[in-house]
Amino acid sequence: MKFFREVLIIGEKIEAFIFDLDGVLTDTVEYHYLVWKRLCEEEGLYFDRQINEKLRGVSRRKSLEIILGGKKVQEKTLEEMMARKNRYYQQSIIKISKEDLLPGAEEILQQLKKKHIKLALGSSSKNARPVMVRLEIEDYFDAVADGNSVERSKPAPDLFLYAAEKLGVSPYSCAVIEDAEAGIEAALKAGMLAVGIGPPERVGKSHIYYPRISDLRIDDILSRG
Ligand code: B16
Ligand code: MG
Repeated sequence: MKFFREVLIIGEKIEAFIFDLDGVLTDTVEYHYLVWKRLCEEEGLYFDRQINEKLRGVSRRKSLEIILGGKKVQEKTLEEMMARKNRYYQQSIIKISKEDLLPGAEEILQQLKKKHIKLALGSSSKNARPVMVRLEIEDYFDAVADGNSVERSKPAPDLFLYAAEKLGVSPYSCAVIEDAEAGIEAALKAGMLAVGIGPPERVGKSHIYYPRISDLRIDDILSRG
C-alpha cells in the first residue's frame, strides 16, 4: 500500500488533514475503557486493558464482538448491551471540557488553519459531535465524518473517503492522523498519507508516526505529500 501511494501519487500535494478524535485530539479511550469494564462486570464477562487496546478505532458493535470473543448472543441482547454501554458513555462525556484536549492538539489545528489547509474529523464514534462541542473545537473543521456517516467503519476506508468527498478534495491529497491500527489500515486503503500517533507496535504501519500529538510536525507531513 505504502509502495502504491509513493509510486502512483507522485506530485500529489497534501491539501487536507483528517483527524481521528478518540486517542488523537482527546483521551476518551479511558472513558470507553471504564464503561466497557462496567458493562462486563455486570455481565460477568472478562475484560482488561489489553482487550481494550483492540477496541481503539473500531465500532461499538465490533468492540462488543471482540469482548464476547466468539460467545453466541442473540441480536436483541447485543443491542441492549450496546445501548447500555452507550448510556454509560454518554453519562461520562458530560464531564468533558476544553481541558480534555490533549496537549498540543489545539495548536496544531490553529497552525493548519493559518496555512489554509482543509480540516475534517474522521471518527468511528457516533458520539463524536457532542464530544467536539464539549471540547470547543467544532469551528476548526470544514467537514465531519463520524460513526453515523457510513455503514462500514474502520478498518474499511469508507469513513475517510467520505470525509475527502465532503471536503471536495482527492483522497490522495489527504493526510490522516490516527492512533489506532484499524485507522491506519483504513487510511492506507483510502490511498491517503497515514500519520500515526502512538507506539510503533500500534501505528508502525503508517507512513510516518510520532509518540504524541504534540510531537507532530506539520511541515514534515506536508513535505511527504
Ligand atoms: P461510539 P475514534 C472510536 O473513536 C473509539 O476509538 C472506539 O473505541 C469506539 O468504540 C468507537 O469510536 C465507537 O464509539 O460507541 O461512541 O459510537 O478513535 O474513531 O475517534
Ligand atoms: Mg482513535
